[in-house]
Formats: sequence, C-alpha cells, structure tokens
Amino acid sequence: MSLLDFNKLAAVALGSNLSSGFGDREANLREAVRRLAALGEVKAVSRFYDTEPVGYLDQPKFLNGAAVIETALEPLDLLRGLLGIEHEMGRERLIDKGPRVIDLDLLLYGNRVMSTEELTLPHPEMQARRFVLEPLGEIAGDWVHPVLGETVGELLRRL
Ligand code: PH2
Ligand code: MG
Ligand code: MG
Repeated sequence: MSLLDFNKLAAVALGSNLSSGFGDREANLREAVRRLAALGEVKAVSRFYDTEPVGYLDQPKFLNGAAVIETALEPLDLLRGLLGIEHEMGRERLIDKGPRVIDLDLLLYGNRVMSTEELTLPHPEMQARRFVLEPLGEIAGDWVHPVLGETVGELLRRL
C-alpha cells in the first residue's frame, strides 16, 4: 500500500446542467467520475450540489461536485485528459460559460503554481465560486491554496 503523495494530488471541479445520452445531470457527473479513474486513483468525491447558474444566467441550474485524484500525469497531461473526457461525453462549446453536459476544471495540483496559455494553477477563479469551494471543502477543506495561503475551508468561510 502506498502513502498518499500530496504532490500528485489533483482537485477537479465537476459541473453539468444538461441531460445527455448518459441521462440527467447526476448521471453525467457519475459517468465523469467513473472516467476519472482512467487518469488516476480517485481518492474522494463530494456530494453533488444543486446550484444557481453564475455568470451567464439564462441557463438551467447546475449540479456541481468535486473530486480528488492521485495521478502520475503531469498537470498539462491531466488537463488534456479532462478535456478528452468532456469531448467523449459529448460536450459542445457553443456559448462561453453556457450550458454543458459536463465541465471538468482542474482546480489544484499539489502546491503547483503555473500560468501558461493552456493552464493556470491554481484555477484563477476558484476562490470566488461557492459552487466550487463548497463541494471541494467537503473533501479537501485543509488544502492550502498555494498562492493565497489560506485553506479551501477558510476561502469558503470568507465568501
Ligand atoms: N460554470 C460556469 C458558469 N456558471 N454556475 C454554476 N452554478 N456552476 C457551474 O459549474 C458554472 C456556473 C462556467 O464554467
Ligand atoms: Mg467551469
Ligand atoms: Mg471548464
């Protein structure tokens, strides 16, 4: 049995507000969690939260959740894996921040900080989003945001 390696832990946000061939929003989140196992070992999955749309308001309510995985993939390869799952599950990018079958956002990767065209870590908007911090806080409330220096639980309380 191997010990958890924090530097290989990644936090992923999940969201869905459309039905698909897999079923309703919950079926989409469950299918995505199942597929995460191809990218690493799924260590924890939050409950799923019914949330009002933020940003682009004229769309159905979301179901949001979070997962922590231990992965051997480097951040960029993990991101590409997440986008691959979105694509395979039929995600279409029509409206920015608009309705989607599945959205998988890479939030945190150990204490990595990076900013490239393809990927910014930590996710630049996570601290402002209750629909991210609430599920993540349930499974990783003690994870320290490597830029802000506060835990996920503290960020949630300060919202
Ligand atoms: N995702 C967005 C825009 N707005 N609102 C909620 N409640 N949940 C989301 O996952 C979400 C959103 C763009 O990624
Ligand atoms: Mg998103
Ligand atoms: Mg996304």
